[in-house]
Amino acid sequence: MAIGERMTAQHWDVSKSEGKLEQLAEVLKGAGKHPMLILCHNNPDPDSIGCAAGFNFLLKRKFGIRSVLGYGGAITRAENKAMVHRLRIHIRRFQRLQPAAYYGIALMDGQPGTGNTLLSTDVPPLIVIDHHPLRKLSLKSQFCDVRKGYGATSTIVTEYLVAARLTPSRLVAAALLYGIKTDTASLVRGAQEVDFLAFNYLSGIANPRMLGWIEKPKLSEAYFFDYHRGLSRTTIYRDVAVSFLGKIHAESIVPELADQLLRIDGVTWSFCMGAVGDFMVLSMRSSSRKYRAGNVIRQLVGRHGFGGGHRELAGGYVPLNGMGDAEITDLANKFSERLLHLIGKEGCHGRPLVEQEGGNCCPRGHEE
Ligand SMILES: [Mn+2]
Repeated sequence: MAIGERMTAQHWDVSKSEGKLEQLAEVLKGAGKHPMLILCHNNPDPDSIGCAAGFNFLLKRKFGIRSVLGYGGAITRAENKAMVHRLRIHIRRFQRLQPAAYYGIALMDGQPGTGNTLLSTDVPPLIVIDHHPLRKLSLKSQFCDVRKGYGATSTIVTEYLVAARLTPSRLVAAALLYGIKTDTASLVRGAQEVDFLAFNYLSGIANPRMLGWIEKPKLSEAYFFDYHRGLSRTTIYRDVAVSFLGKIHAESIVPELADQLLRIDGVTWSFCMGAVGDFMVLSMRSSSRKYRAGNVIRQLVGRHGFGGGHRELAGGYVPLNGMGDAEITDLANKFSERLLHLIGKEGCHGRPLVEQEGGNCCPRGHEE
């Protein structure tokens, strides 16, 4: 027996999950040869993708049910793309799937009515498994397992596997492990003892080199082009760093630059904007005690689009409806002014973070 398995058997109380598996068997009784649709939330993060891969493994091995994995929005971060590619997770755009062709939908790491899934709120999904605060709508599903204390939904699914006495494959173990690792910021954010147990258990199975490849993936030249332009267009207003990146090649650069700008000594707010396709992507980071980034971005976006998030981390989308470059720049300027107004920094003098450069070339492979 592997070290992980021995430790798990001793310390992990999986009785609740044993009960849940019985309930699951009941709900899936009529599936026969029909496949299930396992749906991640929009723009899925590694926890959502990881728990979907784990649940797929459980359904196949424990219940003999095939599944198709789906997601809304996009998978853009290089790490998340590497996760899907390296761990051979077959996941498809929800819009390309026919929900009626499946026995039911299992919604992972999200709940109906949160605005973060493509499901209508009229028909509840068959199954909901999540670790965010419980939504009333979720209780309408035939199977609902929402455990708010857990640091990741991947931990819940790992517990199911242990309760079912199934050892995940190395790839599935890596997917679950990476999900737990990112959602708990390496077990320091909202992790409970059970997350440590799952992490330890999976570490004994997954290939550690695989995780290294996922966490430090190769990046395109376009990424560095956008990054450079983002830095060269950053303005510092006292403790606020704002950057409008203009037209970008992939939206993931926006939150990544926002993360990075918050690390500037003396900065407590970062706000980045970039235009991709017919949308403006917004990302905000804050370490302020006075304002919640989620509320600020919601007020800032107003009726222009969608904005929301947590105290320290928030994001948004604004449809551009065919606006020209000048109009987009005006909108970005309006948003930065509004941000300064909303957090009481109006009239602060702005200075560039780095020396401005005029170069207007394109990264290799993106010549116009
Ligand atoms: Mn999660």
